[in-house]
Amino acid sequence: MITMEDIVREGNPILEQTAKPVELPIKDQDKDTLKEMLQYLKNSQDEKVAEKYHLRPGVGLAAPQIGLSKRMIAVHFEDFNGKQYSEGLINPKIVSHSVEKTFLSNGEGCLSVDREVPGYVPRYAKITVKATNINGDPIKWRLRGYAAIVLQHEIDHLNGVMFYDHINKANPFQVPENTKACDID
Ligand code: LHY
Ligand code: NI
Repeated sequence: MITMEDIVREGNPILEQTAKPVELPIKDQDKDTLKEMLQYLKNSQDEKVAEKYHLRPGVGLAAPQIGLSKRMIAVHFEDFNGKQYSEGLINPKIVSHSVEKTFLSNGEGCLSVDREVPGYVPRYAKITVKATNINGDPIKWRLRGYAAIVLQHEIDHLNGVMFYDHINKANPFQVPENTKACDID
């Protein structure tokens, strides 16, 4: 079972690397890792389990965060419309995105970052993601708002990018052009 002890923290070079594509068909070992990653998210959102094992709640996790430089992510959340996303994704890729951007009014956090970093993190408001799921089926998701933000945060980890890399250094709460807060979406 994955716990916070397995989660790599900022400063570790693995979080700055470009992760390697995963060979398909998926190997049992990679499949097991993805299942474990998804289970971490489920456990972390179960109050009792999270308390028992000191898990920080999360909606997304990328393989580099458990020390594995491979292009795999897990997500487990409901968007504002109540739509459920619970998948392990292999080689996820943003194939198109809007010009418009969005951001979470409360900023973002990261399971690999043990501090609060204030500021808005501009993200594309809409994206289309292609990937392969745990069963080897092709996935194509059209996402907006919160769901789009979560996927961009996780896919960034596969490219060595942290959420705070997107924050305007001179003015962390500056709202760029073509950008609307996500929660009012
Ligand atoms: N997990 C964050 C989490 O709290 C992801 C996140 C947070 C995404 C806020 C978007 C907004 O689940 C991770 O740090 N995973 O990388
Ligand atoms: Ni993160």
